[in-house]
Amino acid sequence: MFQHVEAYPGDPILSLNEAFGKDTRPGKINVSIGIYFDDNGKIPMLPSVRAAEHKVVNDAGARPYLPMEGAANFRSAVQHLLFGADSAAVKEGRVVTMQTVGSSGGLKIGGDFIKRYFPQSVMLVSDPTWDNHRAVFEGCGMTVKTYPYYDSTTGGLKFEAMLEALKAADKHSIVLLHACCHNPTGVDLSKEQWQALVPVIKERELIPFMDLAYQGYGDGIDEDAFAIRLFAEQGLSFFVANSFSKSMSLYGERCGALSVVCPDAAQAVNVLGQMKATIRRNYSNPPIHGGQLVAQVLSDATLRPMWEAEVKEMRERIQLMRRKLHDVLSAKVPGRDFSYFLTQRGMFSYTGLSAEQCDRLREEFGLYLVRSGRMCIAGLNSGNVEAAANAIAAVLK
Ligand code: PLP
Ligand code: TYF
Repeated sequence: MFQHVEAYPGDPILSLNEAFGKDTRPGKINVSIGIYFDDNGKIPMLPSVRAAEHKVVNDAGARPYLPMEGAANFRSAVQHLLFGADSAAVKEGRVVTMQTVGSSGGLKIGGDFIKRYFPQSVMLVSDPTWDNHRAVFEGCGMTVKTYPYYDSTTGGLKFEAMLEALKAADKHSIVLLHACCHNPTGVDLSKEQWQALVPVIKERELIPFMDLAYQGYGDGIDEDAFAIRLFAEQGLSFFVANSFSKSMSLYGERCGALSVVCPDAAQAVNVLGQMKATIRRNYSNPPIHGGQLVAQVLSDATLRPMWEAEVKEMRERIQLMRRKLHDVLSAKVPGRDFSYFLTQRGMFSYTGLSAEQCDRLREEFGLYLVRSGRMCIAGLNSGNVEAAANAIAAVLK
């Protein structure tokens, strides 16, 4: 019956993470998967989230199905978090937000909706992007192409080439943009560059699809929503999938949302209606628990500032690891420029290490990074950063 079902080679990142788990060497270091680990190498349970959970569990009653679009308190809290408390677009009823099964669920629901209402539209993603972007959108039946992004000669952005590609894109092309902390490169647009995109998007009638998976890991919670707020203020129509996996360390609770900014409130009503139909066809409605933790943290006057301080601590710890890695490597490998560790932002850096160098790092030194050379800086800590830098220096010599 199932002879024609091919073997699944596995997801490269998840497979590497599993191989790390099985490695018995005591000095092994995991900088493969995009997960934030604390200075003890543990996935944190944030105190704000723990306190929210106590309250949510204490107050919990019966468990009916949520509406297809999720819990109202979660949806409203997400709108304020993304668009700001005074957002005109939110006040005008132009923004619809659905609670989704992780932001992956938001990408999938958004992709299904786009395939139905913009059937000819091509999805343009950055070169490179998170591998699952292509998988999810192709899974929705879309054609996925790339626009220039990462410049391997500088470790920065090919902004002019990116802009030219978008100027040449077909009307109603969907443009996937990482709102901050680009995965896998750590290379982001500056404020001025985001501003320069706006007229091109308007003129070509492009539809941005923003992916915000690392809010708070770049410059700050509000700062990392800069592009989203700019696009909303400029009257663009666009999608945003945002995640709480990293910002609240709630990976397995699968908490995310999909928001759509529409031209007016009447269109927003119909978009919400058809999004509900899309959700109904996929998984009917999202789970209750994780979303209530998020809603509680975001809306509680004590827990909110606690969470903001926790996110700041995670962000600053990553920045410290970037600095240490840069300093040790600059001292050990003179003549080579490691400043990209300081200019790239968020969890990831593209190191420029080749697949063979990554293999050597894993086999000889127990340092696990993705074969593209992507390194998750959040896997480093004060106990292993020197060893990681020494290993990298050894393969670069
Ligand atoms: N988008 C990007 C760029 C990511 O890196 C990730 C996770 O690593 C996701 C989306 C999905 O996150 P989740 O489904 O856990 O919200
Ligand atoms: O490290 C990364 O880029 C991600 C991590 O359901 C991840 O692929 C793992 C599982 C998952 C979503 C993201």
